[in-house]
Amino acid sequence: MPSVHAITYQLLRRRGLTTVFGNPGSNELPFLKDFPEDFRYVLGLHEGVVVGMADGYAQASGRPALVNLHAAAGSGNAMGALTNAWYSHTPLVVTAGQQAREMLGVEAMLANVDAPQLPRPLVKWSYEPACPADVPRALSQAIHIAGLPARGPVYVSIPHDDWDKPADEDAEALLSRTVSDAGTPSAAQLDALAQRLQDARNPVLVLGPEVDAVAANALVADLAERLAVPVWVAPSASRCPFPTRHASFRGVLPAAVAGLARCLEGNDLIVAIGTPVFRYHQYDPGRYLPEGATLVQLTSDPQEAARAPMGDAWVGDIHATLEGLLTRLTAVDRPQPEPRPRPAAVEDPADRLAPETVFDVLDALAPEDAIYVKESTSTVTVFWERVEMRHPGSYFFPAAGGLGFGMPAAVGVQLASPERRVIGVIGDGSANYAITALWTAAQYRIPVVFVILRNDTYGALRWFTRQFDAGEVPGLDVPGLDFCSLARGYGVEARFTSRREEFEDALRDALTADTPTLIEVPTTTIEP
Ligand code: TZD
Ligand code: CA
Repeated sequence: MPSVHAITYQLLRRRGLTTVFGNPGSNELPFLKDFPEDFRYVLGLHEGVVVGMADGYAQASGRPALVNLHAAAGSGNAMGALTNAWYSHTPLVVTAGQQAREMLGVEAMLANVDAPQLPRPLVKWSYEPACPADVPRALSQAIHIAGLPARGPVYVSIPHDDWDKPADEDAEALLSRTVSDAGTPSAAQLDALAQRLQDARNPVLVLGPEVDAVAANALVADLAERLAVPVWVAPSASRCPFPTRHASFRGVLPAAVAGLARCLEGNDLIVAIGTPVFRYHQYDPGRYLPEGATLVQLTSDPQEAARAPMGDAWVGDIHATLEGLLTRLTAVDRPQPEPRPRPAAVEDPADRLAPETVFDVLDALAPEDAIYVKESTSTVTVFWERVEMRHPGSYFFPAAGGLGFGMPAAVGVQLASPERRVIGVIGDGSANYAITALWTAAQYRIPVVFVILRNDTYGALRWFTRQFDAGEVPGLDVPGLDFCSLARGYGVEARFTSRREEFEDALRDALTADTPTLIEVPTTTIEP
């Protein structure tokens, strides 16, 4: 009878989970023992980094990624990163080593007490196998659940004395199982939806991250052109679902109830695709929709559909729904929207750059299929205005706003997409939540370009203090950081650039390097 260990590695291999993102402890060593040569272990020095890297890797590859954490302490360190994975619907199979079964009752060191409870409510499913032979079956279940719609993270706690126990006689049957989503909308449902779109006078599309996650970008562009409608990106955008220089593109909607409704005034039908309606942030009470408007939402997530306070929702495969819709729509008699004017260049002070300039340079010099992992909170609007993104999978931002995503996710995205260049655009505040991602980038020679925007403050929070009428509050500035020294300390090449030409030179060099580079740029503080 093969061991639990042997069957598990066969299962992981069959499911394509041969990269393990982890940070080990004693409980995990029996799992890592005899680590097969065709597997790869990617070490992160903090569990927030481990999960952030796996999150980027899974989102960019579109496939579940495997994480191995140390007991309760390691899982706890990963919780902030799980908030992002939960809201980005990232299929993460998070495993954590548990104490030996006999030692749990006495709460020996490293017993993860009530382990399945720990990561809730940030996982779809959480489990500790009832006996050793149940471990391979539980991992098979975990992989399938993570990958089925709506996708998301799962958690399995595994006692370390289970690995060398015999597997169940039927365990091999797990290896060839398939579990697939077979749900597509019916012809009658598609007819009704197409009619509703066709009958609207002034429809508008609002696109969310799921469009990019299922690579339906070309389908929504086709839909926009067919209907001759403006297109917005849904608020709190974590991915880029639409080409940002398309004539129909209007920008990212504000994450505020009243502000969002104002932007959609004059539209009688709001078609929200692949997004919750909506991910608001600032408190700005008002009516959800402009006068006279109705809304339809297409999503694979029943929870997103059910919790929406307005509109009608279709829960299903949005790729299949869009394909079905496109075959049913006939041309409409409406002029195509006019493109928005391009923003003008901005003047820089003597000793630092405006973020607008940094983004203009990125837009001019980065490859046309560059991938941006963005985590600088005050510069989101200008980034979307100035940087052209054309291809699926070009933009990733922390989906729950949990900082510490950007640096590790950039590493994970680059690992999953070796043929594209990944540029991490990271604030000086954000960078510190997961700075040790630099070490993994250096040791594994993952050639991410990290651009650190150093305005010495939590810029977005300065803006929020005015929203809250909070006056001066403590804890908003982060002076005295030397990112070039930090980068070198972790083994990453670094450049300091305070003028446009210097930044251009450094970026050109970084983009041709086969190792990571950090470019520290002092910047002005702007409003989000
Ligand atoms: N801690 C965590 C884990 N996530 C958060 N979102 C915050 C704290 C609060 N926070 C924000 O929501 S924005 C922000 C903080 C601290 C400032 C980020 O500063 P930055 O970017 O330098 O990265 P800007 O461009 O200066 O705003
Ligand atoms: Ca900052």
